[in-house]
Amino acid sequence: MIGRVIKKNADQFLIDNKYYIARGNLKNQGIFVGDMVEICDENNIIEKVYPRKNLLIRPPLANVDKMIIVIAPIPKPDFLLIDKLIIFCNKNKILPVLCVNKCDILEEELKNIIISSYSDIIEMVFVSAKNNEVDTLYKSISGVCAFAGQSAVGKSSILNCLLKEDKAEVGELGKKVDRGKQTTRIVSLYQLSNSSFIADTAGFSKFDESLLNLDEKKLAYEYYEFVPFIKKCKFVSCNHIKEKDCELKKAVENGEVPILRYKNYLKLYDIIKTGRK
Ligand SMILES: Nc1nc2c(ncn2[C@@H]2O[C@H](COP(=O)(O)OP(=O)(O)OP(=O)(O)O)[C@@H](O)[C@H]2O)c(=O)[nH]1
Ligand SMILES: [Mg+2]
Ligand SMILES: [Zn+2]
Repeated sequence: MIGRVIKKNADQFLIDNKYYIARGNLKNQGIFVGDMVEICDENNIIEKVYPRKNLLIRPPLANVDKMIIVIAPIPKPDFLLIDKLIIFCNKNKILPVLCVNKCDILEEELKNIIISSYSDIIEMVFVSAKNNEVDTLYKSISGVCAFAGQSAVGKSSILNCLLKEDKAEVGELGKKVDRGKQTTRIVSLYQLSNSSFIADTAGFSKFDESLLNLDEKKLAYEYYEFVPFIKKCKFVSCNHIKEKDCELKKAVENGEVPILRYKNYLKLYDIIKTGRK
């Protein structure tokens, strides 16, 4: 029988409302929440772990299908973080969804910037946890989903709305929650429907670029909307920064490529290049 690990408790694994333990030879390889496993119902043993499509480290979560990147008007969006997360998703076979929370206080100007910069490259939903308006996100949840995004954008609040109960801890805005040393939190999945799960802990409020494992010379290709233009650049080695007659720069000037994304590209290019020195 095949099952999915929903929760891990020391050396016990919750699968389909029952706890299982791992067969001896599996103990070293590690079994994670989200893993698909072969189970034997008679002796409550996990016989085998199926190959996973990806594995997040913090929180430890396997087979993530969608990442819900949450942003809000307050705290001000960290657009570079969004871009890093989108690239991370693409590299790890995760579908990113941009979830704009706190729509109750979202101003038209910021909304337009977000839409014009991201609507062509990522699925986008607008919600307000405060007003209990999370239907668009609810519909988008499928497979194993995980939250990511800056602290205080409302990830826990949204989770509580989706679950229709207060399970996640909601922080006070502007007040740094002192959690002491990063304690390893037990991650578990909530089941929303037959085939949709959501992780109870969020990840990536900050993001270390080294996780992208990228060469700055290949970075432009990670910005999918740049690709048609960079293919037209005269020099194959064009970095699209200082070069004359760069087709990407022309596209930015003409408004065919969002300026916000191009500026992020320049920042990230520098960060990666400096990091490698
Ligand atoms: N106006 C408004 N405030 C919201 C909304 N959703 C959450 N908040 C507030 O934003 C603050 C932070 O919410 P949390 O849910 O704790 O944010 P978080 O992303 O889980 O934060 P971390 O756990 O620190 O990463 C709280 O004061 C919430 O009440 C919303 O839709 N509108
Ligand atoms: Mg939280
Ligand atoms: Zn160029």
